[in-house]
Amino acid sequence: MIELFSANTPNGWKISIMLEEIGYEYKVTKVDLSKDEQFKPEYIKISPFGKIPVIIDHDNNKSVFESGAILMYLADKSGKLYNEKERLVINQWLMAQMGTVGPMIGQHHQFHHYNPGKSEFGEERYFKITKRIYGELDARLEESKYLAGKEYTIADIATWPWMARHEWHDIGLKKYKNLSRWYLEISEREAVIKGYSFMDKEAKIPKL
Ligand SMILES: N[C@@H](CCC(=O)N[C@@H](CS)C(=O)NCC(=O)O)C(=O)O
Repeated sequence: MIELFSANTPNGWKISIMLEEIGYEYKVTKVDLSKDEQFKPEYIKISPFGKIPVIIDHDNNKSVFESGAILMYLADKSGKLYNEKERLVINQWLMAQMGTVGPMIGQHHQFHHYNPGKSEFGEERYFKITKRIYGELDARLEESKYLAGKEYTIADIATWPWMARHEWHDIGLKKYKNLSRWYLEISEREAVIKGYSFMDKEAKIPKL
């Protein structure tokens, strides 16, 4: 059984969606970030940087931190969504999410959504970068059905939750035809609907 330490955020949704996709039984242990539970000494033992998500695989007592590493671990364990032959491409799009899409859009959330008016520089910089990322993902999805090719993979699972916050971005997802097509198609997957609402059963995926 997998125990998922998480919160109701895009990085959290990545793993609940993955667990739903591979059909694993899992137990959620909520980490209340507003109460700094992520910095408790016993949690730091499994998450050295004090972040969610983390999993413990109770079948073998292994713990895994960092959402990209967790996705790779679960994909390897289940033999799903990480096709051996396409790994070089999948790894690139997965790492692009981990290194660019998530961290940059995360900063946009900080300046534009949570703290507007505090830093003109921060707001402008991350608005511009987020807009570029929309365009870059749209260009990729013009030539490719999914981020890493013809198949839905862990690269899509890592990236989709950031687009599910598009209402916070004020960029206008609708204007990006290919990105919208990809976003809506993934939004309809049963596992995505369940994984998105893993902590709030009433939560509905935002439309365009
Ligand atoms: N690179 C990490 C990022 C995880 C991350 O930033 N998690 C946020 C929530 S979305 C967090 O735990 N924040 C708490 C904090 O920074 O104190 C991953 O992908 O797992």
